[in-house]
Amino acid sequence: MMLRNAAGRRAVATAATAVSLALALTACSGTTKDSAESGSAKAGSSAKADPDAPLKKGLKLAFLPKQINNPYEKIVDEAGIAAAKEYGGTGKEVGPSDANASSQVSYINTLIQQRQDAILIAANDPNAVCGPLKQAMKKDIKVVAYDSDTAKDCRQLFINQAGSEEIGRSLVQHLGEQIGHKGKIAILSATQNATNQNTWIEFMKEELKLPEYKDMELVKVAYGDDADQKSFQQTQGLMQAYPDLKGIISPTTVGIAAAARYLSDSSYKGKVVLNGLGTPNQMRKYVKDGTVEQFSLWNPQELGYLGSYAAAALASGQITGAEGEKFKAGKLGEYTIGKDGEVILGEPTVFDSKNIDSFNF
Ligand code: RAM
Repeated sequence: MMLRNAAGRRAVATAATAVSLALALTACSGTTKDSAESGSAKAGSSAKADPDAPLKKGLKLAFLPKQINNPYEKIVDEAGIAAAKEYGGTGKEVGPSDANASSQVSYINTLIQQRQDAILIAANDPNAVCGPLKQAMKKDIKVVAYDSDTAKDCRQLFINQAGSEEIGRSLVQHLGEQIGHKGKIAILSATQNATNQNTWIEFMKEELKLPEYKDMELVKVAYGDDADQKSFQQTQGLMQAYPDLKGIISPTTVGIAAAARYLSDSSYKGKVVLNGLGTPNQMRKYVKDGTVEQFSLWNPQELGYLGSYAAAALASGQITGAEGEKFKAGKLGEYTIGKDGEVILGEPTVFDSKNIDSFNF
């Protein structure tokens, strides 16, 4: 089911690494190439993995989402907390109500004081969270990024929902087919610092350079900050600025739902193609009313479940985060750590009117 072949995964991870390094280098908080590279000396990597070590009982895990009022993040974290119960641990979710770059810092500091065994973080910025996360690792608190990565030296693992390159390129491929590879398009993203969206957008731009997209033009990347109202207004703004827009890609569950709500009640309904990443439960009504034909996502419950087991395996000494180590993620089976501590959940699913009713998340 889920594991990509080793060669495919390596290719994706390498390209993704190049993009995230480029992003890190241009980020305003001043990550330098040297500091990014020295980061491969991950905390804990000097320890030896004991693949036969049992999962410790009573592990304390904390999930720190981009923001607590995001329905997608809630699904991921609740599944991770439920998974902790399976192996005799406990989990909790704490976090900010907005996805600003530094909004997670004070939460990390508190979790360090509380001596959690592991912090799982969907980072709002690859660099802004690094100082406190490094402090946590120094104190032997394991750090697992999920959904949205930190710079590589600030966590031991990154649980990626699917290959970043595949997510970015496939969204352009799908939209391209829908609009006959012709016309103006825009992207409605989350925040300007979000590692996951920025990585996907880099791959979208790469895909758009291919000859089949020569008649498609990306006119704007707008940011709705993963806030419903701002995303709604940004969609309205896009349509006012580019009334001949043919398509919008929104690679955020908050953005695509807000954009669909705007379009569904406008003269653009059924004329402007909206694609991107959404949850079936939020998008169902827009598929049924003809606003949206298709969108994609992975299973967020499985992402939380996998992250929880990965954190437990780290905290139990089964793995250290090194490439090639393997661990069992309960009912999902065995996973292998790839380059730069990346573990890939699987392939995204495309949802449309034919299959949407079989999904409930
Ligand atoms: C939003 C968040 C999250 C992203 C999903 C697709 O909920 O931005 O980070 O993975 O969309």
